[in-house]
Amino acid sequence: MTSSGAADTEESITSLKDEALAGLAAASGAEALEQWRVEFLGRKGRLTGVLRNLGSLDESARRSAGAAANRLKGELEAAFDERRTASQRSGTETGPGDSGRSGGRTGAIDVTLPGRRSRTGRLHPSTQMIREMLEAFNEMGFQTVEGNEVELERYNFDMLNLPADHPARDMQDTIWIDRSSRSEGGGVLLRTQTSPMQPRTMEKQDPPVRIVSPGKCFRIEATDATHEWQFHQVEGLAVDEGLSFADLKGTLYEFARRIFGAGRKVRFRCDFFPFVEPGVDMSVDWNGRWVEILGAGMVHPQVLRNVGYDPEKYTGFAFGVGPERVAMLKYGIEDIRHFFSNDLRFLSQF
Ligand code: YSA
Repeated sequence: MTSSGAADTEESITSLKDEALAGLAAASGAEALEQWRVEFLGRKGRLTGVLRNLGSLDESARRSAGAAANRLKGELEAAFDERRTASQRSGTETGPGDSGRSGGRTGAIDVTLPGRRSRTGRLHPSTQMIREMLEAFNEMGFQTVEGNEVELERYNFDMLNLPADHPARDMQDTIWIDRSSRSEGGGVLLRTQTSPMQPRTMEKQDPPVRIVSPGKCFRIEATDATHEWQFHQVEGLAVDEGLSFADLKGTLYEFARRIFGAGRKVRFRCDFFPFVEPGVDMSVDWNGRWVEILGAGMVHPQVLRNVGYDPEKYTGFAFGVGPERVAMLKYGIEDIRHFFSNDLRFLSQF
C-alpha cells in the first residue's frame, strides 16, 4: 500500500477515537454500555476491523498504524472500565432479576443526566425591609438594640402604663405562655409589640437615649390583607432634654422620605396609646387609600417615672413601625399573608 493509504488509516484511527469516546460519554445504563463495547471493542467491532486492514499496508506503515491502533484499543478499554465502574457505583446498572425497559433500577440515579442547578437563597423580604429601615434610622443617629420574643407582662404592659385592669390591654389580644405566674415580672407572654424595649433600655441607661429595636410580635388576630397574627415591628425611642413633637414629626417624615421617596403622601392622625401623650398614627397613600404603618407619640411622663427618669427634666418620643406594611406600600404587595406562607413564587421576587 502507498504512503497515502497509511495516512488514511491513521486518520480513520483518530476519527474512530473521537467517535468512540463521544459514544461512550453518551451511553447511559448497562445496556447502552454493552452495546458500545460490542460496537467498538467487540470481536467483530470497528477497532478490530481497522486492525484487520493493517495487512494491506507496507511494513513501516503497518508498524506505525498498528501501534496507533493498539494504543487506541488500550485507551478505549480503560475508558470503558472507568465508565462501567462509575455506572455500577451510582446504581444505574441493572442487577440480576431487575426488569424494566430502561435497564435501570426503579429510583436509581442516572449520573449521565445533566446536573440540577442549585438555587441560591436570599434574605426574607421582611428581613430585607427591616435592614433598610434600620439603616435609615441608624443614619439619623439611632442605635440598634434587640429584645426578647418571650417577654414578661411587666415590660410588655405594666411599665408601659397599662396596669392589669387597664381596658387598653384588650387592644392587643395576647398569646400567654404562663398567665398564672405571679413572680416579680408577672405573667410570661409572646410580646404583642416591640415597645417593651422602651422600659428595658431606659432601665439600663441614663438619657440621652436614641435606639431602634426590630423584632417579631404576636397577637391573636383574625388575619386579613393587612393583619397577621405574627408580624414584625421596629420600635424607636429618643429621650433627652428639650425633645418636642416637632422632633417626632421631623424624624418620621425623614424616615418616610428615605423609604418611599419625596413624592409619596403621608398623613398623621391623633391616636391613643397609654404609653404616650399625645399619641398619633402615620399612614401612607396607596392609590388614594390610606394605610397605617406606625403608631407614635411623646413618651408619657408616667413611663419616664417608672424607669426613674425625671419627666420635669426629660422628654421623649417613640414609635412602632410595621415593616411588612411598609414593604406592601413600597412594592405594591396586596396581601400581608404572602410574607409567612412560605411560597417561593412570592419569596423569590425579592
Ligand atoms: C405607639 C406609640 C409609641 O410610643 C411606640 C410604639 C407605638 C406602637 C404600638 N406599640 C403598637 O403596637 N401600635 S399598633 O398596634 O398600632 O401597631 C403598630 C404598627 O405595627 C401598625 O401600624 C402596623 O404597621 C403594625 N401592625 C400592628 N398589628 C399588625 C401589624 N402588622 C401586621 N399585622 C398586624 N396584626
